[in-house]
Amino acid sequence: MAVLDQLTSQQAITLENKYGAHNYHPLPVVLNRGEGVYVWDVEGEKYYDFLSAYSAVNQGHCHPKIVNAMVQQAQTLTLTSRAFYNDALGKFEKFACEYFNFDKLLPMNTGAEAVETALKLCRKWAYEVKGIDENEAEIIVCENNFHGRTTTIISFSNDPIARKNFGPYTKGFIKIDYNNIDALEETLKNNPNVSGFLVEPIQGEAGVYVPDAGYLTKAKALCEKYNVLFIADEVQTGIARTGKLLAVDHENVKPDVLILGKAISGGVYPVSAVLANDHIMNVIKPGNHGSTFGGNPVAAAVATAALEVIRDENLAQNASELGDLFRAELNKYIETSSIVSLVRGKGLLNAIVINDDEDSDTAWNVCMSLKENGLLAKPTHGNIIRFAPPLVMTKEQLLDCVNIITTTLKQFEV
Ligand code: IF1
Repeated sequence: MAVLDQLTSQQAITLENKYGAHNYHPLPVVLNRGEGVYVWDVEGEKYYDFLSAYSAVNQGHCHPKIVNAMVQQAQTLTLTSRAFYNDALGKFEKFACEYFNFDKLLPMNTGAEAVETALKLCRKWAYEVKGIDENEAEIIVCENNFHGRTTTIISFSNDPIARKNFGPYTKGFIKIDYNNIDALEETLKNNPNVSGFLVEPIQGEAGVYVPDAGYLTKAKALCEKYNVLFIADEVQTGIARTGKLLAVDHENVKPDVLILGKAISGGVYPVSAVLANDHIMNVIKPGNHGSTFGGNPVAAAVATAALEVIRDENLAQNASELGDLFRAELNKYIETSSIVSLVRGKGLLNAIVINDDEDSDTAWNVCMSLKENGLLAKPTHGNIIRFAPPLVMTKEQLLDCVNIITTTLKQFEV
C-alpha cells in the first residue's frame, strides 16, 4: 500500500496498531482535516472537536493566520540551532515578554520540557540566590498533578500507570494535597530547603479540578513569605482557555516562573516557554540548558501569530462567556439527570462527572455515542469527560453542542 493512498479508518487504525507503540488508547476515529471548531474523518464525517488536542488548538484548527506565518517562515529559514542567532527569536521573545509582562523567556518545544526547564531554573536559583546547600533543594508539588512524562516529572506523579516500573525516581520533591493552604504552610514551615512550589492553577488530568477561590492568592503570599518560587504550570490552562489569558489572572496572581505550552502555538507546531524576571532567569548561563529546536524561527513566527490571534479575536472573553453558558445549560440538564452528577470548570475547560465509579466504562461509551452524534470528547479517570472546544466557537455552535451532549446523555439514563 502506497503511503499516499487514501486509507479507510479501519486501515489507518490497523497500521497504527501494528507499527506504532501502544502508548495511547484513542477513540476509534481517524481524522484527516480540521477547520475552526470542526474536524473531519477519512470517510468525510464532520465532528465538533471538544478536546482541542488537550487545549492546544484554542485558536481553532488550521487558523489561516497562524498557518500562513508558519508557511512564510518555513520558506525562508527553519532552523539554525542556537549556535547562531536568527532574526525571528528575539522579536518573538520581546513580543511574548511584553504580552505576559516578564523580563525574559526561555524557549523550548513541549510542555514537559518547559516543566523540566522550570525545575532546573528553580534548583539553580535555590543554590545561587537563596543559598540552599548543594543537592538539598526541595520543590513542593501537588497530589494528582499532571506535568508531563519525563523521568523526573513522573517521579512526582501519583498515577500508577504513568509511573510504575519507570524507577528509580528523581529525588527532591515533596507532595502535598492540592487546594489545601494549610498543608502548604505546614510544609513550608517545616522544610527550610524548599525553593519552589509547582502548581497547576486548575488540575486538568485530575478531572478539571478547580481550587477554591483565593487558594492561588494565598499560596503566592506564602511563597513570598518563605522566599519560595511560585511556579505556575499553565501548559493546559493558559492562553485564554479558562476565560482569562492565564488562569492565575482570575486571582491577579503573578507567578515567579510561568510555564506555557500547547496553545502558545495554536497547536500548529510544538512550542513551549518558561518566563521569569531577570533576578531568577539570570542564573541560567551558556551551556546550562537548551534544545536544538527550542526557539527556532518557525516556532517563533508561529507562536507570535498564535498569541496575536488570541488578542485580536478576543478569545479569552469568548471563552469566559461561552463557558458560563455551557455550565448553565448543562446544569439545567443535570437537575433532572440520573447519569451526570455535576459539571465543573472555568471558561471552556470543563468536565462532567458521570454517576458511576472510576472503573465503569460508561464515560467511554458516552464518548463513543457522542462521536456517532458528531462530537469528539475523551474520558479521563474512567468516569469524567473533559469538554474543551476551540475558543473560536460561536454561541450558536455551542448551543448546538449542548444539544448533542444532553441528547446523547439522555440515551444513557436508566
Ligand atoms: C498526553 C492530561 C491534558 C499538562 C500540564 C505539562 C504537560 C501537560 C498541565 C505536558 C500535558 C497532556 C498531555 C497529554 C494528555 C494531556 C492532558 F490529560 F494528561 F491532563 F491536556 F488534559 N503540564 N497534558 O496538562 O505537556 O509534554 O505533552 O507537551 O497525551 O499525555 P506535553
